[in-house]
Amino acid sequence: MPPAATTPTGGVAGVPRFAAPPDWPTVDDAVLTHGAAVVTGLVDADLRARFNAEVDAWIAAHPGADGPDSGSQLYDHFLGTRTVRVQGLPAKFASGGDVVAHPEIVAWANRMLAPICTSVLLSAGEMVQIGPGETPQYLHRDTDSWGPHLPRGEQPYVVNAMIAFTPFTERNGATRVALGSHRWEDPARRAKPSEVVLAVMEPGDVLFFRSDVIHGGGPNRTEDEGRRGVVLSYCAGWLRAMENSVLSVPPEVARRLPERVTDLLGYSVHDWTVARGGLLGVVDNADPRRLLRSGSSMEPAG
Ligand SMILES: O=C(O)CCC(=O)C(=O)O
Ligand SMILES: [Fe+2]
Repeated sequence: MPPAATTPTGGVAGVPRFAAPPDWPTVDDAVLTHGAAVVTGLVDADLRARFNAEVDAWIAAHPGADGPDSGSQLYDHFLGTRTVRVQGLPAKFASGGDVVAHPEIVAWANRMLAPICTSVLLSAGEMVQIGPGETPQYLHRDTDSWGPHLPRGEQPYVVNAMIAFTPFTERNGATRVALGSHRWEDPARRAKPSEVVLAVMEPGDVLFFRSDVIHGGGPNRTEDEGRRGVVLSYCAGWLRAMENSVLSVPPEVARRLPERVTDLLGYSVHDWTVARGGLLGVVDNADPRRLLRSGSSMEPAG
């Protein structure tokens, strides 16, 4: 592993960094050990340009999309009042599916979670654009979504990748990470400022991290510079995903998308028959891929 860099804010060892194409086993090791790693130059300019154009057009056509409306004041505060978030990406525009199913990112998630499942699901795929004046996001673990009973230990159950679509800087809200915090004995322990490092990135760089590591979006202290990223979260295929993707990407839309995308959305089974277990996610005890691809209605007959 290359020597860890220092952050712009101090002498703390920073997020381990690797240039694409990286030696993936070393990246995997770094994420498991430290909680996070950056791979620079991974997502190509063509996909980024397509995504930026399509998400811009989508936001422009949906004026209400620029503020949180979760139904919970506390959760809205967490989401950020000056932050634009867009989920359900594969249903909204073509590049959304290509981003959530980015081959190297999905392969990484599968390797990370392989010891505990036979396939992974997209838990969430969200564009996060932190706007000027936004305050720092509460530092958190994404695994908090599953409450206190998700086991904690060496093996992650959920993993994340944050793709930078603009520069991520100290001033515009680069993601902050408390390296090693997935190993802290007391799950309620807060990170001290000296334990937090910044994931400074250029467009196309990707921050890979375990969802049980403490992290959060930074404050945006610029006048006019949005910080745009897409955070992808993948969970073991038997765990309930955060986004309800079979509703946000309904069958009539999913049918037109490639299987590598729809499998991640839940139009697939988690198959543990190989270990004398069962199938999860079935429709009439069968693989939903069959029904989705048959072209027949998923409505009950009669
Ligand atoms: O925007 C970021 O840098 C992190 C966002 C995040 O962690 C979240 O919304 O859960
Ligand atoms: Fe998060």
